[in-house]
Amino acid sequence: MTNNPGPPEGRPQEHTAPVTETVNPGPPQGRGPADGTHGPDDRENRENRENRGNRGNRANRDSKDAALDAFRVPAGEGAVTTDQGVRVDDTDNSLHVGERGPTLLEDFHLREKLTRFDHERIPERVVHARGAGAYGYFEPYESLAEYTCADFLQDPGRRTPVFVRFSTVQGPRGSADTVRDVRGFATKFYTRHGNYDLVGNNMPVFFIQDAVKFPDFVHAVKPEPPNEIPTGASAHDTFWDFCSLQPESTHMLMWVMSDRAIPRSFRMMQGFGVHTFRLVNAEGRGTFVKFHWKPRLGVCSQVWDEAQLTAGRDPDFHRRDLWEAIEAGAYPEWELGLQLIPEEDEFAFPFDLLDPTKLVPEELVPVRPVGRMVLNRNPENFFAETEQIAFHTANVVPGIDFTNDPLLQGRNFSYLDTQLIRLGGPNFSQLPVNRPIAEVRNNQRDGYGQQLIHPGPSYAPNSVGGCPAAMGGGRLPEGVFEHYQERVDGRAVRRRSPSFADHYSQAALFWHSMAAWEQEHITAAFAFELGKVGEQAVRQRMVDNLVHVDPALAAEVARRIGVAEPAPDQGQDQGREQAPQQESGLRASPALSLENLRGEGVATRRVAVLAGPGVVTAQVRAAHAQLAPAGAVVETLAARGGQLPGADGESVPVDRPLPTMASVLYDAVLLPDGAGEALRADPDVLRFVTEALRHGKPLAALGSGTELLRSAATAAGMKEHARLPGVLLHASDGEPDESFWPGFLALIANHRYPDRG
Ligand code: HDD
Repeated sequence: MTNNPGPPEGRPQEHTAPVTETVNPGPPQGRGPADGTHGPDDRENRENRENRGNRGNRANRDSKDAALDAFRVPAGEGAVTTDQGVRVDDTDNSLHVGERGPTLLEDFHLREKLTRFDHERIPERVVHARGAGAYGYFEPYESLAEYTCADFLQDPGRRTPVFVRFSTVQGPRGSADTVRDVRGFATKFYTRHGNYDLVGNNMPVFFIQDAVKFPDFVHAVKPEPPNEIPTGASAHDTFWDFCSLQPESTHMLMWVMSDRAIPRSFRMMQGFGVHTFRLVNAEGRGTFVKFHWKPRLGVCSQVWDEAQLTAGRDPDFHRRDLWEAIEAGAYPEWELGLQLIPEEDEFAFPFDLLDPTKLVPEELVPVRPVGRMVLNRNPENFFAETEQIAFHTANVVPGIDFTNDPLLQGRNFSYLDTQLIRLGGPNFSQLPVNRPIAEVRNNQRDGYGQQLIHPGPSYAPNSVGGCPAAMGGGRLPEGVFEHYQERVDGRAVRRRSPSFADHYSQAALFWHSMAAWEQEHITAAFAFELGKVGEQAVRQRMVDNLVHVDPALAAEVARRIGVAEPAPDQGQDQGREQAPQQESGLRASPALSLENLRGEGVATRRVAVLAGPGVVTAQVRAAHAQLAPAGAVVETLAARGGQLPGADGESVPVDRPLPTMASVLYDAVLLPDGAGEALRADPDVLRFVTEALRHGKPLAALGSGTELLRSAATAAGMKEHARLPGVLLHASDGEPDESFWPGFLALIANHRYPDRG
């Protein structure tokens, strides 16, 4: 009756590394491979491993990984068999009459092989279809017993296995990673008291307040029905039509138009549970809670032009980034933070805690760091694990409960329902990745794909025995879920609470919290998206809504897209039929600006060294030697692969041929001395450097490399290349002084220089 059968008899067990749930140092945080490089050998090994199936990270064993052993099959060697285990003599030729005659129906191997192939696909997720995931662990810093009896939040340092799946929302499974979109951030904790799913996003609010509007919202944002255009993008009429008629989406729109919607990496995004949830302690006392994930690497984004180019150059950019970081031992890490709000403060805020279009400003309720999550193991089979993982907001454990947020309440229905169609029936929780490590015992039976053999009866009450019993009655033992005993009283009404009616104050709060460059990016994003909208009336209505956020924003967007500028006082009366704007007393929340969310160091930042024949090889070597130990991934690029001859008779290996890469795939660029003249004549190189400049990336140049940088700056329309922020030059011949490399590292750590003009 348990969900965790032992390994089937006779199946070879390959994975015998010990399970270490509590102590698991792994490679040092934020570091690349031992020598700090990602040279060709390392890449070759990695690619081979990718091709053969991932057997890396096996040192990072935990109880979930051990439970998966029962389902692992050895890499396919030996004789090929049918699904019935019959060995097959030939899998390359079908059975036919004579060598040129018709194929015979009795060829069961052909029929089985084709049938299995024909049925390989399952429906993709209706939203969040495109994603990538990894295993890891969560460990609390301290006991949270005061607030919750959740088992995984009790013992500092006790590790709970997790699987996290990141995703985009709009696009299908094969769409590009770097589109402008919300990112999903869903975490499954395999706790000792059952699975807990925190199904969040990288933004703390949502488009709508009530789940009943979710199908409308999704129909609007998905591609237009007649032609299924655009893929992975919200820049089209139906999305903006919906939003312009649905002012409750305004706050979320501000986030989606900000750089948060074009993250540099899944590893550099915040995550939020969005809703207010409830923690419940052993005495049954409830505390409202908001969940926050904060990345150790800081929150970093691309710029819009870069994101669009990346979608073409590497549609798998985020997926690859996550995979490679974990393979290289640079395990991504997030800190879990909680905003804890006593129940008696439920009505202490100028917004409703149950309204998912509102955040609780950190200036009002600080985020308390309570633990950390590390992702340290890639899946072995994308379909079996990342595709088949099934999240559900109603998967809670003792100590965590819901609130009456109407969006959450509807989600608690939708996620189970969607898995039934997506995964083909009710037994999806028996799929290896979904199985709890906690024991499963109940009277649920049968259904498509039943994996377990249940002996005996399956009903209650029961006098013949052999059935599990519920634990109810009296004081419950530890680890038994009891619903929070909230007192509820009211009439059944289809009405929105008036406390949900202010749709603009927090949109304005977000806007006023942004740095000038962030405001410019938001303005440009609105202009881009609305510029793609054909219906003039939709564009006008949306701009008219923006007046309530900020008249200057509305006016500027109107100018850029060519609609009438709304009158500034239009913000006073329109779209506000329900309630007056509420004041929190806060005009800005600095915690919301990317300026205040930077990380430290250069771990996993990708640095391109652009080189050509005649390069000063000592500088190329120095770049690797100086930057890689700090965790940067340094790659030498040249027109051709192989060895690159230097000016000094020596040569350096080329890590990547330039035509296979692009500027957008790197965070920083170094232009060494010696090859500047030749490189300046190469349009690919010039474009590489020009793009890096335009995308605000740190650049350093030495000797003749500075001339190349000057040419690129001119091509980018930037004057005074020597004074550009984020640019480091050593114009003269000879070696730079010792401050050069630390200076470049500091520029890289700052991520981007958006004010380059
Ligand atoms: Fe949802 C998937 C996050 C509102 C219905 N949602 C899904 C995933 C994430 C979120 C991260 C992907 C999970 C995975 O990787 O498998 N969804 C959110 C957040 C929301 C939200 C943060 C608002 C706070 N979602 C929401 C509503 C509904 C849904 C209001 C329906 C009433 N979401 C779904 C779904 C999906 C889903 C249709 C599609 C695939 C799946 O569930 O497993 O049920």
